[in-house]
Amino acid sequence: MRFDVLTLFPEIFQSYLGQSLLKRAIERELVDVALHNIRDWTKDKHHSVDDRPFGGGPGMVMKVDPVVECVEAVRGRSAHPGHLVMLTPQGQRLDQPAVERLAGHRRLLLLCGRYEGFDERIRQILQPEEISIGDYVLNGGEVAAMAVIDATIRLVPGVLGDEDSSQFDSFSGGLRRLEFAQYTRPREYRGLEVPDVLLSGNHDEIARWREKDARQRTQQRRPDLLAENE
Ligand code: JDQ
Repeated sequence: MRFDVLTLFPEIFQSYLGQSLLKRAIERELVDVALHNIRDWTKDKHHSVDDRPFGGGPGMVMKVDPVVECVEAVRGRSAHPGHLVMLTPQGQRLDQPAVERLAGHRRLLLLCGRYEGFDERIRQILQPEEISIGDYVLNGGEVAAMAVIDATIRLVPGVLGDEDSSQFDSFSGGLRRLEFAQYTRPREYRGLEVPDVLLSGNHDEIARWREKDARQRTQQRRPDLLAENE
């Protein structure tokens, strides 16, 4: 799966892309991430990417021409145009079904803005899919784009180890619940012990305990998820 990230701050992605899971996936050619600086498509001598809003008001707006020309140039370099996603607070909420849908594309272009948002004509011309990662205001689309990449690559076959398969994720395949509690060594820490059943070796009993624990935790913390399970 190929990602093209269009941003004014490509350096924000460097340490994220260097993490081992992603580095291995990139080395094995399961994932490819290309960074493009929108500022490289400015033509004026000051390389302006933002300007004051018509009608007045605080803040600045992303200019239409560098963004449109950046998207068109990046698309034009490959035979497959890819699916254009714009990260905005106005977009459709990123949930696991949305991640599964995005993972169905061979190529995603992730358009990251800054300032107070995009000149509306960017939407009119490019007709991107708009995605929000939640109802809070970030300073730009970069952190949201990383969330899209991070969630999507889990679904690319081979990126996770076999045993770690994402098909068991508690939000995958329409299954909506929280994970059961997990423990590892030591068996006792500051007086807190691992539940005996997990040390029993009885796999039927362990499976029943985990099922019950997952249900209880979901009921207590996210009853809204159970309501959606009809
Ligand atoms: C941009 C901003 C005031 C936007 C500029 C570009 N889920 C989510 N939250 N925030 C974003 C996405 C996001 C995405 C792109 C962005 C925020 N901003 C800041 C400031 C009004 C609107």
